[in-house]
Amino acid sequence: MPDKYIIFSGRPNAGKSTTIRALTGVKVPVGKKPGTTTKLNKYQIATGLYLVDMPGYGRKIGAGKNWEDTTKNKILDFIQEEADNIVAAIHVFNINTFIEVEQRLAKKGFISVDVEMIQYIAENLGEYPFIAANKIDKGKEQDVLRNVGAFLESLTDGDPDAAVDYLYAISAKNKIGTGAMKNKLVQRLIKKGFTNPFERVNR
Ligand SMILES: Nc1nc2c(ncn2[C@@H]2O[C@H](COP(=O)(O)OP(=O)(O)OP(=O)(O)O)[C@@H](O)[C@H]2O)c(=O)[nH]1
Ligand SMILES: [Mg+2]
Repeated sequence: MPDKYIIFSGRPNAGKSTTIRALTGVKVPVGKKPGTTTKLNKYQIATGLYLVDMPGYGRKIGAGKNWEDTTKNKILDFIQEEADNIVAAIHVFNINTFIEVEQRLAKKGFISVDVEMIQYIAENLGEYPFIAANKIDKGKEQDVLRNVGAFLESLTDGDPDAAVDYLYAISAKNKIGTGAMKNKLVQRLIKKGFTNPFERVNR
């Protein structure tokens, strides 16, 4: 049997590594500055099961365009080539800045990098990834809700119900909302045949 993967994607500093810690207990490195994770780092969590902490793609100051493109391609290639072996995908993004960033990008004719990535994962895996709308502790409740609404509209082309079941509003750092997300992830992994998905994680 080929190895199976749980992938974590998202822009630099979105909180991917912190989310991995909260959901799985694996002590992956976390950093204050964007660009802490620079490679596709694989961590074995059970027999035949690895989680993949991916670098953030998008601007990395000082790294240049080349680093950015190579990193993004590595991520996109991995998802495409291993699509059949990816048993769960989690996309993490900072919910507080969604509307602001989206509007800035729209002026230049681009769509949100997060929406683009989630759609890419959905196309390759045949289903939306679990989506962590992270850092809710940093925003007022009404702003978080406004951003969640705008994000779902944008992702689904105006049919928010299509994706709402995949969305978890969380604070990875303060472990708010992560319990429900972990339950869903574990249920999924059990269904995929991993009855003890964190058997190799040292606590
Ligand atoms: N306030 C707040 N800060 C968070 C949360 N999650 C992560 N952070 C902080 O955001 C920063 C980046 O977290 P990481 O988990 O390293 O982010 P990453 O997406 O793995 O970043 P790269 O590896 O650089 O792509 C750290 O300072 C975290 O403590 C959250 O829910 N709330
Ligand atoms: Mg990281």
